[in-house]
Amino acid sequence: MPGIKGPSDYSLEPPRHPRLKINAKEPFNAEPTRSDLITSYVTPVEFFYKRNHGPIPVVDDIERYSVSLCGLINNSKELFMKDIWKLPKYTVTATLQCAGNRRTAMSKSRTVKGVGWDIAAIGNAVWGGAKLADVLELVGIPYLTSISQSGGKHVEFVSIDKCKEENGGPYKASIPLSQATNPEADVLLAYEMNGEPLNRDHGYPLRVVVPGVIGARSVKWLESINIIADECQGFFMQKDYKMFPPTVNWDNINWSTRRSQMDFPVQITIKGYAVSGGGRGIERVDLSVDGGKTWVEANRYQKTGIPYIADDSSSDRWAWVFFEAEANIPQRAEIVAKAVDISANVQPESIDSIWNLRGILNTSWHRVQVRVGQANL
Ligand SMILES: Nc1nc2c(c(=O)[nH]1)N[C@H]1C(S)=C(S)[C@@H](COP(=O)(O)O)O[C@H]1N2
Ligand SMILES: [Mo]
Repeated sequence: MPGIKGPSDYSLEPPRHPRLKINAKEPFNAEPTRSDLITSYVTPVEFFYKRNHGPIPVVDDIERYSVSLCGLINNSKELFMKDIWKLPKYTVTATLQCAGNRRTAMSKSRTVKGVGWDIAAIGNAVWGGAKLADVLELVGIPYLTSISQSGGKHVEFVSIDKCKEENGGPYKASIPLSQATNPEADVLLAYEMNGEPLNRDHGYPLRVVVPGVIGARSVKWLESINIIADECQGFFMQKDYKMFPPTVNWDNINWSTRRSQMDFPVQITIKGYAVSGGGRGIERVDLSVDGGKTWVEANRYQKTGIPYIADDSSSDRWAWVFFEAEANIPQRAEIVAKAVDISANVQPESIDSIWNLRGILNTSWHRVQVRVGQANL
């Protein structure tokens, strides 16, 4: 494609913050330390986790860079950055989380396959860009369409990076057309992150941001948008990011028996964050200092000084919620945190009850052992 290239080796990678913890070097996968993560409501770009499946693409000419809109539409269209900049600009504060966040803990129960993430494959950013619903209007698909005139039901996003899982082809994923054309779903074609142009790691010059949904659907370095009849058939939709019951192993797996994961459920870490998928607010965060026998409710907030009310227009519905509580603890304590969202989804108690071989969606209670004078958060 003109204007942007997907290199086939790692000689052109961008610089990264030295404090990131690298979980895999090529492709580059890294997360911040727990304390760097929890310092601010809006995660600084350099401490935002980086999840890649191939070398980072290079833009050689932003003026020539374009996204093609094609598939089941009457007239295909090439969109250049100047066309996208012309559309109304929205900023959406949204938490992006890899479905594999907290996988390392799940692996301790029984080994799972995938990049070993601690608890920081998550970040909260202010994304700036055009609404996908507005972009689709340009090709004649009105707001709130579930089936287009030519039978399109899904919107596929295709990138330019070369991924080994796709046999050297690009990363791709799809979302339902009904979500894509719903302006309230806030799906963006983002060109800014925290008020700056996206950097290369996060999808420069243009990426999709699908709020409230696992990170895997927020395709970076967008090359084309296809209106299609069925869900995208790519590896990352059909052969990854699915949750299987615990009996499934690599010998008996039948990928087609499960749907592709979209929303992420409720979850939390101690002294930290709680987030639920699908735009659901956090109704309550419970903390225990005796391993889960007794509980107290924690204070929740997003921006300091402004009380957080779940399901209220004053709160950022796509973003994480911080919590805080003070408790007297004995010499040794097991602190446990669990969150409840406005649909009354509660985090499950044990990893064993949700263990799955891809090690995704580890939403179990987060337990932290502490000794007075030596907190190990
Ligand atoms: N083109 C492309 N888009 C991608 C990926 C990728 O490897 N290539 N990884 C996905 C996954 S699994 C996640 S969790 C998020 C991570 O986004 P980030 O690196 O900006 O944090 O991007 C998604 N979009
Ligand atoms: Mo991910």
